[in-house]
Amino acid sequence: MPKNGQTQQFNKAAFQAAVEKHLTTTYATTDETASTRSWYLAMGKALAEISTGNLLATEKNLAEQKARSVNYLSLEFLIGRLTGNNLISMGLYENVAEAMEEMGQNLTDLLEEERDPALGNGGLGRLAACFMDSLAAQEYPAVGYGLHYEYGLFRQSFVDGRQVEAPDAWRGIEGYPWEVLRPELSQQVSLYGHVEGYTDENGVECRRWVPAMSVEGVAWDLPIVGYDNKSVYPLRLWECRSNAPFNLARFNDGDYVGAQYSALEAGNVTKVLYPNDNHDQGKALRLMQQYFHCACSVADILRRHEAAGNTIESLSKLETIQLNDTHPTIAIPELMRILLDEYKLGWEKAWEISSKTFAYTNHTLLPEALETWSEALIHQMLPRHMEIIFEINHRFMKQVEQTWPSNNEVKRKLSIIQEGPQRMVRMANLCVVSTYAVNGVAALHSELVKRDLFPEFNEIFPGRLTNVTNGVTPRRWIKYCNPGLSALISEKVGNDWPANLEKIAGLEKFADDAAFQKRYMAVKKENKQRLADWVEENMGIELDTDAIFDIQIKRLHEYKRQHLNLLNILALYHRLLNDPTFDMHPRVFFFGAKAAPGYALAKDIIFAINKVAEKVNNDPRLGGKLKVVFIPDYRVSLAEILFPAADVSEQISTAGKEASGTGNMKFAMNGALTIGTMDGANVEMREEVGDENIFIFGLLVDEVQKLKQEGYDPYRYYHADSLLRAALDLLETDEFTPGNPGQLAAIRHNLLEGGDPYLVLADFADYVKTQEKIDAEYRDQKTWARKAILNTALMSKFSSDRSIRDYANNIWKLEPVSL
Ligand code: Z57
Repeated sequence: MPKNGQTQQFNKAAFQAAVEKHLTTTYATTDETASTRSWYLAMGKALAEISTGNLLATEKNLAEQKARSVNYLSLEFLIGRLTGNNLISMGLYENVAEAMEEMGQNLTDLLEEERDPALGNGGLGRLAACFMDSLAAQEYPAVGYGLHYEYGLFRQSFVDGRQVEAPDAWRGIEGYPWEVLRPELSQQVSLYGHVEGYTDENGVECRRWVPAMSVEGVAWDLPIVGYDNKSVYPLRLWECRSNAPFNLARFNDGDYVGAQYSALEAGNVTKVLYPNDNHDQGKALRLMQQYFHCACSVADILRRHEAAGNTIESLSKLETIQLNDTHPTIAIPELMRILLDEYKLGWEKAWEISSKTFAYTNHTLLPEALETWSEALIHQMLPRHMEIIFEINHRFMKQVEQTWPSNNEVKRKLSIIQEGPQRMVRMANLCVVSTYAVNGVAALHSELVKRDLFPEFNEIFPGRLTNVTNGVTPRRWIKYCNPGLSALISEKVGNDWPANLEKIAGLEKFADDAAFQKRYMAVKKENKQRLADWVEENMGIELDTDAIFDIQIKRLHEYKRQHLNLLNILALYHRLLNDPTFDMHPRVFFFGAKAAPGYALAKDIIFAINKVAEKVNNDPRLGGKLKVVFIPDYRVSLAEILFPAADVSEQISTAGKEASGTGNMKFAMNGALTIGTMDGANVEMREEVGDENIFIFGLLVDEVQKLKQEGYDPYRYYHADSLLRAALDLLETDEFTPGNPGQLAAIRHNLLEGGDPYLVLADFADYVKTQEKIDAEYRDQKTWARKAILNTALMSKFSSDRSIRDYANNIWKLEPVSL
């Protein structure tokens, strides 16, 4: 197989003819009149023809080989724009640029026409996208299963500093050029109704679900193109068509009433992505989305399995199903239902197959993010599934009784059913009981899963709880988004590093090479200029690229502590104006973050940062030393400009709260130095780069737990630290909201009267001190360059290729199959 080159045969004339054909036949325009958008769409369609051919060839080969596959089930895939990335994976970037140039079109301009498919909220969805890329790059047989939301994550704008949400019609009016409808893969999904017992032809007592209605699931495939190989895997997204197939007979017999209907009244099941990150809202329509996703996906897995000529008994040998968080947990009782009620396998056999098929990834310890569903809701929407969940729990409780006889406390703790005024189903407990592997997403997080979240589960299922540290794809997050750095890396270590990131360690020996340092920093400067140009053009703010570019981009959440960053900015503002001896290197603080629409404090923090930015950016007394830029509508395509332009990466969550983080890895690869707590994957990044090349501050997990136990008093810090006091008190004034004092006071109130649940005040002093250290070290550009180069060089562990190999070797037992 040709490596590092064009992996697809490319016939320029044929390609141009295909673009022409789509221009005229698909989009009804001509090469004389077509808009840039139509050109982009026609080019996309012509490319999708190539990838669809390879997708079908890959499917056929894997079925013939009876290859073991992983099925990655996720409610979110935050894939970002596909065209540029797929061109790189296909090795066609240059060819297509030339072909389009000959047709009078500039490829860079065409690529800018693509909207981000924002089919995810943040880290969890983006991880799923990196994982699909790494599965394909390494040819581990895989299918990604998700939902074809009509509207992705809302678009964000600011009106007088406040977040305003608008719907995200990511497919436009024309549809997305890369998606291909698979009409032959449609599924019917049942809902509501009741369960009845009956005696079958052999005299065996059986149960069956008599649903009240059904909806149709339609499959759309997006191609996941393997980097530098021919394999293309499907990301299969289910769209719900719920208008037609109401079962009128059931509708009329009164089986199906008011409350049942209400979830669907909200519109089609797959109308919109729920915009919460790390928070469970417990809405009936969301449960319906989850079940719809699982029912379609499990049915499709069984269809593929049987179409390849395999028996149901061999399911767990040939297929494994990875649950991305608890969101697709209902797939477990769904598979059990099919094995029990349709295949009539009997409980023991069905359980053996099912529990050897599923594995589960935990992405959070935050209590508010751990999903529970009311028994009543599940019973109403999915009555047979509720029965099966009870049976799973009943058998598990017997096992608990054997391990801890007559111990009601441990039973109450481990039970899948949480007793109370209304009984709730704990989805995480259901997962741990019903899967063969449970993993956390960074070493620290996985230890805390064992120690704090599931200690007894770790005893009763020894070896089941494990770790796979997250990673990110070096194709999108270095090669595609940072061409300057990529050229430099290739020059020093050869050009096969995007598929073999271990190779970038070869940069280490150039860390002290003055000429290399200069070129490395020149690339950084160009990337900072690219970002500064974007900010100037889109926000009208002028920036100096000699300033330190300090960036915090991630969902807005108290535990991520954007308000700690804000307090330091307020402290700098205060000192610049009040302390004549104080000096600082010019710095631009960038933020990018969406707040869940119902998360009031998160929205208050956005408002406060915007108001502070407005004042600070226009205050001549600051001498241009301090700038604050809140990038609106942060998304993957803006991340691609932001990561390469960073000098400083903000990873400042309260220790123990950020399961891993993945932006931290993208920054470091692109040569930003991290200021971070001992949380999530920061801990492992420090191990890789060494303590001198990362700025660690703040309380450790055990110190956080101890402080909380002893009774944490935020006022103690407020009274003891005059700089902190000055910063907090600024929030009470009208300094940033002239004529309207108190508009920013909610944050101060939360931190003082509200008890400061994430220990912002406790970590403030160390954070400020560490920022001062960064300020001092940046002034020595040689030392800074050395550290930045070492960050790039020592990040190979955090390639998602390594993560996927860990899953394949330690959990899935999966082998690559090349096409
Ligand atoms: C989400 O983005 C994450 C966890 C969740 O439970 C939900 Br819901 C959404 C994130 C974690 O917060 C990050 O720390 C982690 O890096 C990411 O998932 C991928 O594992």
